Amino acid sequence: MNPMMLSDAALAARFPRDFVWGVATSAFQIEGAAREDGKGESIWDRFCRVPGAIADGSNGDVACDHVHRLEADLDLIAALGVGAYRFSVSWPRVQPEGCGAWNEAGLRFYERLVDGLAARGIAAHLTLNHWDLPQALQQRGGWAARETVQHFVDYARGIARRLGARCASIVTHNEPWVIAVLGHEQGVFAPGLKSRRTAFEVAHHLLVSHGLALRALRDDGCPAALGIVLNLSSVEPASDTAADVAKARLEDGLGLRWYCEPLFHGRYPDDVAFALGADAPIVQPGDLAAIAQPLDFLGINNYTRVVVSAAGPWDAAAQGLPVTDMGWEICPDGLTRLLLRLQRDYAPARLRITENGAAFKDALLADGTVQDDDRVDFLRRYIGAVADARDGGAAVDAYLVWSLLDNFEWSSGYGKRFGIVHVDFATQQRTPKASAQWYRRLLADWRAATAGAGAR
Ligand code: IFM
Repeated sequence: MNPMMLSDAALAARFPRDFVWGVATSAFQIEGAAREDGKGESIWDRFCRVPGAIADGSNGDVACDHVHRLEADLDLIAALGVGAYRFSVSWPRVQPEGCGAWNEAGLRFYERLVDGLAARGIAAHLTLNHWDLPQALQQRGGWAARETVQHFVDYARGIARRLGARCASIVTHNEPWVIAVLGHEQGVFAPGLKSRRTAFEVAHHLLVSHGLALRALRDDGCPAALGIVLNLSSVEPASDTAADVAKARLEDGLGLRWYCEPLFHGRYPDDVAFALGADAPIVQPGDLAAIAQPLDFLGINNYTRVVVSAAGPWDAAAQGLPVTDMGWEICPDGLTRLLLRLQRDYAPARLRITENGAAFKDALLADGTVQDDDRVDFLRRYIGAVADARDGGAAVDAYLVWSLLDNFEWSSGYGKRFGIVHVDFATQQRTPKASAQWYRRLLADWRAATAGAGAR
């Protein structure tokens, strides 16, 4: 169905009463207060200091100054009318060395956060690892070291004991592929290493730590729904030549099946392991069973589709296709295809869109507004794509916009704006964009359409 044909009210009415709508952020990208109240250094604090690592030479020292503006930011979230907020805990803020002593001031910040959400009727969705590993653990080998697995499990257990009863969900890792490949193979994200062998060891340790953490939290009786978040795209060959098809199959294997097969089926895909050869990770007895813990939900971060050509990199803009400010193709149908394929191949209990959104060159106008019509169009079409996937049988029960605020977009710095709320980084003034108003109205329409209705 073409969502452009529908009014927003009709689009909203395609979602049931118990659907979860929200917005998402992560600690390093918004918090700031990088050296306050006992917080330890993270690998991203360190990486930002590497000359040339961040496009605009910036860092996360202040970011959106969220730590100092918590109450006002919670009010902003509440004003959107969403039922869910996804945030991450900064591991070095609560456990500066990554193991051993806890930092009470850091823990209290997250208590204020979840309690502030509850007071506003918003469910807390907590991510344990959104990339800001304590630098002290990196010094001991980071995710490439097997000992980090146990440190993560201890951290996860500590956070869940303190906050789990006040959270609707907890996910272990955000986008393990990004940590492994961008951080350890391509070296463009922290910690900036360049070894494929290390990257796949890291990916394996992330998955094992995920599984062991889920086991630990369930043993503890943690009441939150438990899952993991993967960055996934529909991967498609540029043509039906054998070379393009084979390359696309391998890309899909490296990006999707390498994570979904062990998580859902307790095995790594043979064809990818074969292609990796000596770069394949060391798998200890029991690892695969540990990884394959039942997931209450699979979180999916989706922004684009991936097209693969054996001839070399494929550039959507050069093909005349619409792209965002990141150069990522706008392809809502790709999300529908992805969701239907995940449902078919892995039969997850629930699928959640834990991130979807777009960077555009937004400008604060003289009248104090930001008219980000391109983002409104993007969100409308992607939400329509989620509805299409649901109609086709995909068990999607949540959609969270990335992001609440313009923020620190990793190696791109502050130049790429993903927020539905504009941030003036000189003054820290927040201005809800047209997309924020649109999202608020969509949710009002959805509430009106589903009032009195049971879950569908
Ligand atoms: O900003 C990131 C986020 O931290 C993880 N997912 C993708 C977003 C946009 O690049």
